[in-house]
Amino acid sequence: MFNKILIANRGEIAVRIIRACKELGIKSAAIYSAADKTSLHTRLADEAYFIGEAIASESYLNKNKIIDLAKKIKADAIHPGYGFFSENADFIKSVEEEGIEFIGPSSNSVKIMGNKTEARKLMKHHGVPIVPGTIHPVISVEEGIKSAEEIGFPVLLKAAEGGGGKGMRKISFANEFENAYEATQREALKAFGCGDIYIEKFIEHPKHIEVQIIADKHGNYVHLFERECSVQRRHQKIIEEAPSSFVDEETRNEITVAAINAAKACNYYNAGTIEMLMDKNKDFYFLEMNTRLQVEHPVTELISGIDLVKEQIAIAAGENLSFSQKDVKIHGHAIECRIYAEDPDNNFLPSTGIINEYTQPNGPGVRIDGGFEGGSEISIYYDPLIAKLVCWSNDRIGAINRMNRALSEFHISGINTNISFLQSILKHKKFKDGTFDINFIESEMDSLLAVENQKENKDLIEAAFIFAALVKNNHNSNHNGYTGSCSVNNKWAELSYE
Ligand code: MV4
Repeated sequence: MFNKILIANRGEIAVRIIRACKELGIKSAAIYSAADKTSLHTRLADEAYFIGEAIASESYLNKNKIIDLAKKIKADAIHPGYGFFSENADFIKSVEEEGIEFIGPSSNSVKIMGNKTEARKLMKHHGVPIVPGTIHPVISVEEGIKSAEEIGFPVLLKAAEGGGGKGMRKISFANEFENAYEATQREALKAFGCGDIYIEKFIEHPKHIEVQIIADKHGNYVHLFERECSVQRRHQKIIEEAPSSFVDEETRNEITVAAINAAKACNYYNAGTIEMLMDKNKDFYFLEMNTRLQVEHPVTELISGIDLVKEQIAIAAGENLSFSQKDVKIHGHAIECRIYAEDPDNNFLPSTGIINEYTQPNGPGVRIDGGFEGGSEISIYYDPLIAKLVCWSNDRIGAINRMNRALSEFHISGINTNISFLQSILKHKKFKDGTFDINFIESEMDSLLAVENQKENKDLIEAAFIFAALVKNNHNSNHNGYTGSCSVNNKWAELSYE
């Protein structure tokens, strides 16, 4: 087993990995930028090294500094977390060449899956259903129109090196093709350094279902069921859950077999996720593979009992998987809410500044993966994810009730968060009955925001009365002011009395 792991990340995921290292008795080495000198991950790690300025290119995305440091401090392995270098084949190759273990897949797997036309070709040859469309880049407008007509409009143009929603364009009629093709090509070249684009049939109102897989370096492959991540806004996931309420036992058998085949097709090892679109008939199509640990991995951990980060570390160290497919069963239901520093009432503008009060929920079935605390600064430099609130219960409704309860206990002041917005999603009929698809947030935005604002004013007035009574009861003669927070109708209000 490893002696020391360098964690090439920050925030909640760095903290998550440090915790796994501690439980495994492995030394953890954090890196931190100028913006993270006093951050939780910097303080929790056994060792912490300053790596550069706040801007990521100088610190968390500085390949040479990170690899040189790993050698200098004699780290046996590097865990990349998600984002930053996690899916960068060039970084992984350099780590491999230095004789350091990368806690993730091989650079080859990452490279193959990074190219979407290559990935689609590979999936097709291994019997994994792909969205109808081309498996080669389109070479001319004429050929493209011909393909699109065969596939049937509407179609999507996608960048071969894109992913995560970047570089996509919808085309509904042949006469839109030429302009869209040239624009998509131009953007792809600019964004990914490769102008290759391909065509897929546009799937109407799908759900986003993904399958967690995990494999060791000895050819053992296990899936850990599916997650549903349809509640998203502009490709940023907001709520994820496992299992999906839409997936029945038969569909689950099919989609997990497909996912294992996808992983085997690229000789995958370590943890990975196969992203699928599922239409209203429960037909599913491979979209892309995420060759990393994902933000939403905790919901899978809670329903499977498997610690994905510990397994990742063991796999990288060359161990066999500690369980087989027959050992894993779905146990209950888990939901994750992403707590973002942002302002839903102001077009979800990221909210920066210092966190003042920070009180986390607790109690039965509640897990928080966080990286911040009172006094932490949320800066413009990085992702505005503050914490992930994950609730488990025996069934979906129990998990929703528990999430409502836990959100009502969460109190963050000093910056804006999306907590109220999450509360309105959880109360929405479509969320509760499971009939939402990837368009849910966008199409229900007005009602989600309105419910919020109406209630907020009433609650504030009520909070003021409760607060006034509290102050009155606690009043002592030498105290001429009082600032505090109180919770009314599951909402926190901050008040002061002079
Ligand atoms: C699609 C699609 C509909 N039809 N492909 C967006 C992210 C990238 N991974 C692929 N994406 C999509 N591809 C076809 N053929 C709709 C989306 C899509 C989406 C997919 C998953 C989760 C959220 C999404 C939001 C908008 C569009």
